[in-house]
Amino acid sequence: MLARQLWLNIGFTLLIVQVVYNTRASANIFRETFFESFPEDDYERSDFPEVKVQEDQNSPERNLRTSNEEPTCPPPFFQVMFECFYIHVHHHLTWWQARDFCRDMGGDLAEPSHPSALIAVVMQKHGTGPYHFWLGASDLKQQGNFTWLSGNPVDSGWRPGQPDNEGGVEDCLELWPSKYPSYCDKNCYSPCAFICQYLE
Ligand SMILES: [Ca+2]
Repeated sequence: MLARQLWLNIGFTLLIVQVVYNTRASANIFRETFFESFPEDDYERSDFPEVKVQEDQNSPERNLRTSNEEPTCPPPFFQVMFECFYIHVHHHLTWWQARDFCRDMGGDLAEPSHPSALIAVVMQKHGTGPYHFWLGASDLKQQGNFTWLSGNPVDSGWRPGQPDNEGGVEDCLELWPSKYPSYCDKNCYSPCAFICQYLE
């Protein structure tokens, strides 16, 4: 009885050894076949192309190009055609008060080089709302001769019949964005929304 049990144990042990040996042999055959099908060089090239794209994105040339495209206007100013503006609708101020407000922000009342582009942004932000906006032009230095704060003449953009100096008291320029052309003269003491321009 003991001898029979001993032989059974030996036979079972031999069976386990054979199964383990065959499994390892199969694993070796699979590994050799797999890496013959995918040589190391091809495996790297075909499975990780995104690594090379990532390297290109981090190149110094790309960083330089990206930084040049970022807006340079300090908040809350925003960029319109390479100039920086801020639209203020929360308080309606006289032309002089509005100018002081803009100067405290590091700018002055706006003199847009591309008024149609600025008007498009005003309309986008505020729709056709009731707002008129002070800009940085007046005829305070010489009646009837409207000039921008830079000294440049206001040579275009007036609404038909403007400037008309109605009542003899209209010396400041306001933008009426829902109309085109959009400039009118108005009493500088009238409370009005306004647009500032950042001065570098
Ligand atoms: Ca007028």
